[in-house]
Amino acid sequence: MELVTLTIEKNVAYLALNRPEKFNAFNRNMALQLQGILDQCAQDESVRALCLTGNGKAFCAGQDLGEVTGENPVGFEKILSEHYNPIVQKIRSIEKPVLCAVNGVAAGAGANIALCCDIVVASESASFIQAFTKIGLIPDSGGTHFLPRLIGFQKASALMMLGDKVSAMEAERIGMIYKYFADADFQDAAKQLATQLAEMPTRALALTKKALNASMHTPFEEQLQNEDRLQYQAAHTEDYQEGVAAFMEKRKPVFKGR
Ligand code: LHQ
Repeated sequence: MELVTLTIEKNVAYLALNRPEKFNAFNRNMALQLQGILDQCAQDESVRALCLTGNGKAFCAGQDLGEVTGENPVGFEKILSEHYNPIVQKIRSIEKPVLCAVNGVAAGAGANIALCCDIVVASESASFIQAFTKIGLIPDSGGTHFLPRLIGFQKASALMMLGDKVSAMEAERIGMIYKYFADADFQDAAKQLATQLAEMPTRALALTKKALNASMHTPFEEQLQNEDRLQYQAAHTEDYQEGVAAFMEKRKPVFKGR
């Protein structure tokens, strides 16, 4: 059973979490399948952008609580180290842009996996819930790293302690996500954005991602050196040559991702 579906179209890999009857809650198999598909997308040169979404009504309700409470529960010691941490690490390190198209509720690990993506868009009816403390856990899947940086320490602290449901509109207003779209427009808008990313200079986007990753923990002077080193790499790509040539010739550039 495909717990994560993969479709590749116009250089975009569309990944859809596929346990709709469980609001796409993660079980071990779904987490491992997502990791495998992220690896596959990293290797596949025809993939120049990824778009992660959920099938059905929800984006993802976080951990499948049935799996940690039923017979033969998956041990807590495995859930972060083998399921969520590798997913977040793969999303942050893949040298391609990852768009998250949050189609419905994103709760617990589901919310934080969304928030670690490069660009997050949501449908108007989607929502974000730091559901962890409601069941006596702490926020994980990188949430304590990203959320305070996205929306500021105080707001993150309150949302993570209280577990408030944040609407897509509010999420956009406070800078948690890039944009929300009316439900009727959402799928087309997400596809358009993913296609736009896939047509861009992929190496420059990857190097931008590296610079942003480093900015999270690097002092100013060192970060200037990072920009210097990464800009040098960008300047040695075919796409840079094409970008400048197209500008000078007053035509639309055709980037190849090299
Ligand atoms: C679910 C779930 C779910 C199973 C909805 N599991 N079935 C790390 C370390 C170790 C262990 C634990 O986890 C973690 C990381 C985490 O992610 S912790 C946080 C886990 N997630 C949650 O606590 C969220 C639980 N779900 C909810 O609060 C609600 O279901 C939300 C707010 C997501 C949606 O609410 P509603 O729109 O009212 O839908 P619903 O509650 O009726 O759910 C729909 C169905 O999905 C329902 O199934 P049923 O057969 O009764 O119709 C739920 O049982 C199922 N479902 N979340 N996490």
